[in-house]
Amino acid sequence: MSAQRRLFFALSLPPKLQKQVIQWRADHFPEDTGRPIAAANLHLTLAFLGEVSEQKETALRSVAGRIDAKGFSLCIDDAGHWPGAGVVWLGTRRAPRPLLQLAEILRSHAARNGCYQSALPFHPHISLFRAATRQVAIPPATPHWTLEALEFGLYQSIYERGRTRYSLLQSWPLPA
Ligand code: 2AM
Repeated sequence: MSAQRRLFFALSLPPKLQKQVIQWRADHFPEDTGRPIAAANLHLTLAFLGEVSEQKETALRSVAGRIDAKGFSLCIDDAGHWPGAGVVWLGTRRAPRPLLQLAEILRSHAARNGCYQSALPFHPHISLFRAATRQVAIPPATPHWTLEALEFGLYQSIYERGRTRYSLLQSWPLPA
């Protein structure tokens, strides 16, 4: 059997936005809130694929390359805490239609290729902390940043020496 890789499709954050997010997190949350996600790992998941064979990966890369989606702007103006999942996140109050369409097409192709998709509705978010299981005070004034989505990528989640890092395998443009 060929090796499987843990994969997902996501939007990345440009370095300037990464820095703003990290600073906002440091300014508004105590250190013991949970396990902070490293700046380079900040992303917005479009479709989680799980452990994927080489064959499925090839099929999904080919699907991704045929998607005819346009670029869009996403306003980062919402934040919240999911105590069950232990996630503190940043998100948007109004998800733009092109984002929802892109996630929907990726998730439906993932499902067709046998990648289990959660029955929960897609809630676009950037995870800031994991293992945040105790009560968390979300700042009343949320930021107001813009994420320009000009491409999306296929990422591998790699766990080594006690750390997770996300490695970009391939990206596809989202033209204007
Ligand atoms: P997140 O989007 O809430 O942060 C890689 O693991 C990415 O895929 C993470 O960002 C993770 O959560 C997201 N993801 C979605 N469903 C997942 C699942 N069932 N298991 C692990 N990660 C999942």
